[in-house]
Amino acid sequence: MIGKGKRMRILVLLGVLALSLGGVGSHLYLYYTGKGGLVDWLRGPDAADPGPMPEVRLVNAYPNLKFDLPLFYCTDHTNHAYVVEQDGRIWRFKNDPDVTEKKLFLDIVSRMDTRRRRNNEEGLLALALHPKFADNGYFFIHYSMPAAGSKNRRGVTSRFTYDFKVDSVNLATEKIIMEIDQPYGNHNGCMLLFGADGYLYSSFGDGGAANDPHGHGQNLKTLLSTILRFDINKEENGRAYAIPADNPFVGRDDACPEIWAYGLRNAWRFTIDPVTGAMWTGDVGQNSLEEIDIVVKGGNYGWNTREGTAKFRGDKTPDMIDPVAEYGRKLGVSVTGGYVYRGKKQPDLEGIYVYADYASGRIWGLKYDVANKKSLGNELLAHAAGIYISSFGEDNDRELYACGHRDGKIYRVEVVPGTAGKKADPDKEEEF
Ligand SMILES: [Ca+2]
Repeated sequence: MIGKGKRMRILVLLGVLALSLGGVGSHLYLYYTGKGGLVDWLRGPDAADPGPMPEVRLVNAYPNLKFDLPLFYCTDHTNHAYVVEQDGRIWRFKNDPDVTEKKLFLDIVSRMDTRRRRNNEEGLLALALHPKFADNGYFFIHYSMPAAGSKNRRGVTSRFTYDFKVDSVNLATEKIIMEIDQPYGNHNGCMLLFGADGYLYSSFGDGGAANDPHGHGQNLKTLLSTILRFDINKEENGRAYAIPADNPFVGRDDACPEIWAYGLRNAWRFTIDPVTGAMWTGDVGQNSLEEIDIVVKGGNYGWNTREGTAKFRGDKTPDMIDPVAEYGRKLGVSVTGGYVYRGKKQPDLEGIYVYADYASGRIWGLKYDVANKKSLGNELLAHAAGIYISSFGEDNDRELYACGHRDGKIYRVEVVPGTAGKKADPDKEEEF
């Protein structure tokens, strides 16, 4: 028998070895692909010769405003924009390129550890306005931090209430919806999103460290490694929410009823396309592959048995769903899931799922026929090095934005005029 401490040390050593083998620039992932194919570019199942997509560029959306570690962007019915900052603040301002002032909408720095964030994946991570925000002022956030004075890491999903009359949020309105223990500082998710069904969806990563050491990925008894779905307009069974009756694991003793999908390593940003109803997520890989998944009810996305289409800890089981696209370490190391473009101003992007790699700055477009499960193309749209896109976002017209984590800017995503129908140059880096 190997003692727990020793086993841990061996796991850590193996993790370090795996990370070093699978680091940026490594070609070793080629041996893991399972299909014997090379992942030196991008692929999706049955990828036909892709029709060329336009190049895009990022245009500073609010040249007079700057933010500190922005992680999310959205707007409300009054055409005000909201920018979430990782260290615990949300700013509100008029969605106008000429805006010069931003107002502090929420400041929960006091909810965090008094020391600065201990892990670069912790902090204030998510915001979702209630579908009836105009009437009730409710909005939901998720923050992941040790509690003040505590060493215990945890994630908290809370509701706060904005008072339109006095234009402020009283912190005493906080209602905690869900708390979750986080064993490590990384892979906390978290995205919050209301579906057209009125339910709140959220995501959690596998709990962190490397290799999913506690096996959360395939364990339905934990809320980690999942996308969840719950009804925050009701309370039941001592919870601050109710379980929708048609959630996939309702009534099973071996599963948490909140789970909508699982086997996800860190589904950091996801969306639901209003036209097809398909849920899309990026799932951040470990050693070799970053993936894009279309998430279905009850779906198992493979982690940590699989990493993308590659073997990780074991063999694929029939219930495991492969990504619709993936890319290897030559192209990036951490996927930022985006949105299917459904705005009006960029018709050449219509129906294209736009996503990026946080570190390399490559931005891609994926066209996918959801009904027939067929990729119609997956192409580079831009190479925005140095920005570190932490998230995409949409305004009320479903125009697309990107958050520059390192440079503190919010960008509009626009088609470069004259590029529709031409292939982007994969080696060209844009200057920002
Ligand atoms: Ca997967």
